[in-house]
Amino acid sequence: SQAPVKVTVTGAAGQIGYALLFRIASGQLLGADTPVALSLLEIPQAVRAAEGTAMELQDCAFPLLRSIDITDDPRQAFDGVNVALLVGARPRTKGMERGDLLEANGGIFKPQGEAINAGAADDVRILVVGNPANTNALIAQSHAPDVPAERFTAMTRLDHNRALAQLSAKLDVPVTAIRNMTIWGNHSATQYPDLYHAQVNGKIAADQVEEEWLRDTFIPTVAKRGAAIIEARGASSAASAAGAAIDHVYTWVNGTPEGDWTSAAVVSDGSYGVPEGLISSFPVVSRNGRYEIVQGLEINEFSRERIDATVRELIEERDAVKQLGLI
Ligand code: NAX
Repeated sequence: SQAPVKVTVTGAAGQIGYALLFRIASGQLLGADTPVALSLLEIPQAVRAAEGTAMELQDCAFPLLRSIDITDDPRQAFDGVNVALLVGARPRTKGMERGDLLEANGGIFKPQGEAINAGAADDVRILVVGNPANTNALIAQSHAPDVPAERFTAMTRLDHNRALAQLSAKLDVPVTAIRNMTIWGNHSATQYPDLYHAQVNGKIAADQVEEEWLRDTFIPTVAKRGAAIIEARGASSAASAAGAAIDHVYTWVNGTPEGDWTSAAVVSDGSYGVPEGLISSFPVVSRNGRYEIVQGLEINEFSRERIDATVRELIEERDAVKQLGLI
């Protein structure tokens, strides 16, 4: 029978981990024919909790789940990894400056990048979910010189899905009527959800909504949805984030439908004026198991300003981690 695909999840004992692992083990990440070997990476204090989650995974008797390994050692966790989901990160706590946050996360994503470089399988795909996701991905990538840079991605699929849902509700159409949605830039409040290329039933979305709604309601609602969830739920997005991580990897492996694209933060090749090497969200298609940036889109003045603003933030984050010696 087929050899299992090794999927490593960091932060496995956290809330996204809990929403994610059961879906992976049930076959929703890689399909119903692909057996999975799970590897759970946690910090020492949370290994016991990860063991508890592993007991529950075992109790589900998933036909595709071949093994579960639990460790606090990145080298072990990433040895032979095919799909790495980097979820665990250091959250911002009270009084923490951005520099402190970036430094704390550098202490996580540098060794993880090194461990991926040392042990990952040739076909490894990496998705960074832990915030600040784009810059954490950049840190890990810069410490994995033997892994093609394009294998490092960060998640903006949740933002993409949120944008689909908001537009679907506004126009009272099913999400399946919407194509070519794009999130540009950073997974942060500066992100730019673009309705000038999105289509609803084959017509440009921006032409079907009021300009004021697009600018003053749609963009801020999508960009600040994470905060709204915390406010309502008393905890940050977990199941929706796990769902988006599943979508991101599933699309990467299986491709985008003809005529549609999705959003992912990938290493820039300089497209759309985004400096080469930055990990920024773009419209992407997935073909032959690779994410490629959609080329040749016309960018209007409104979009140009928004894209420039979110990319500027990414440049600042990159410069900050460079100064800290993290890349
Ligand atoms: P939790 O705090 O519930 O879980 C995080 C887990 O990571 C903890 O169990 C912790 O022990 C573990 N961890 C910390 N350092 C680690 C290390 N060095 N190695 C392995 N594990 C480590 O957070 P959760 O709600 O699961 O969120 C995880 C991350 O996703 C956060 O950084 C969060 O900000 C980010 N998010 C990103 C989203 C995106 O769209 N890109 C959306 C959802 C979410 O906010």
